[in-house]
Amino acid sequence: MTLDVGVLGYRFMGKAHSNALARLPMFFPDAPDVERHTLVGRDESALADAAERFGFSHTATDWEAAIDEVDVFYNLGPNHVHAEPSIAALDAGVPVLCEKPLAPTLDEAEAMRDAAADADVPAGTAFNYRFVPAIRYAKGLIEDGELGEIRQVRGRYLQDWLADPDAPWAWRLDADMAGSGALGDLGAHTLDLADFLVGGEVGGVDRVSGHLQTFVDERPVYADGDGGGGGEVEEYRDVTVDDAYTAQVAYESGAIGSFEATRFAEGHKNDHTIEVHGSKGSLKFSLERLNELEVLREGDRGYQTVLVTDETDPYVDHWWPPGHVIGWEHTFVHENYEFLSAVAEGGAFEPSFEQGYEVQRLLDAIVRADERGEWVSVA
Ligand code: SOE
Repeated sequence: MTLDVGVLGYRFMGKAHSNALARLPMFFPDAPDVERHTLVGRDESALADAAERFGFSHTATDWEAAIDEVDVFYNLGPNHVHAEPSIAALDAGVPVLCEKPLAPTLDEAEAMRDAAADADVPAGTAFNYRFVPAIRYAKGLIEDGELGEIRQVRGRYLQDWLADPDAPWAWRLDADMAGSGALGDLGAHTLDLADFLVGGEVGGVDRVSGHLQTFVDERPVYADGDGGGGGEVEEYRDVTVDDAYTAQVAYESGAIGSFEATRFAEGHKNDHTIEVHGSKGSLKFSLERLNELEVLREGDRGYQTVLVTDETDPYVDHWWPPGHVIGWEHTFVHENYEFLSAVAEGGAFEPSFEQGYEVQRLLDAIVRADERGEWVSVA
């Protein structure tokens, strides 16, 4: 049986997931057969070009019509477009993979979670960094007790694409469209990854503190669209989200977490790191060296660099021999393999909309902590 996939969104995430779908037959032959069936977007010309390049057999400017034609629906649109189409698809019994964060607001995320619970089909939140072999290896070490009792987790997500005050305005900078800025766009990944790695050891989050900061309050909209590079400025639009955030997390076990993200860290392009410290050891992961994991075990004097590319390591046997490293795009192939396998087998997929909602609860609590200038209970 071939799964006809409909995809809303054909820019960055549309490309990443379309590439992943195209890779499956060659590298994951036991994955379900998939047709890139319908690509959904508003600009018919750009949509037709993307459909051609990404291998879709149909296009649609109306997501409601598309949902009736497909077996699976990917919502890869901007955050403010996540709720309505995803809920409509789930209400029609169509499984959904939705990009992160689940929604701009907790209320919308809750409605999406509830629709998924009622629909009883896989509903996934696309936290792709869970599908890095080194992260899976790290989770195994933690669950095997190699680090002992977990005491601290530290996550940072540093980018620099807004350091230039003339960088163009974008939907990610608007609270109504995005919800929050670096917090929801980048912090959501790190908070989910921390839960994936240590959630089973430290219990839930008890309370959070938070600080959000906007450095540049308005940005140019350039006449030539994507703009930048000195084009004619059409207008200036307000930035209504954070450019950077920091947060502290107190877990139920007594463990603590510190998290931050920014779009102003010059010199850092997509620098997502996570570090875990336990009573018997530590580990460090960096997305910019995603094939490696730094591990320190009890008695070691320093970290050992483990190249996580052995054929016994998660997903690696689908690709190349040891040492033939993989990249950022491969995390989407792994994620798509797991999601579509869950759809075909009627299984469960993690991270689900329930997990997406739990991350949204943390985002919402961190915003409230910032507004109040005090710790906020999450329990
Ligand atoms: C932001 O620039 C961004 O594209 C995020 O939205 C993605 O989730 C992250 O994986 C890369 O950076």
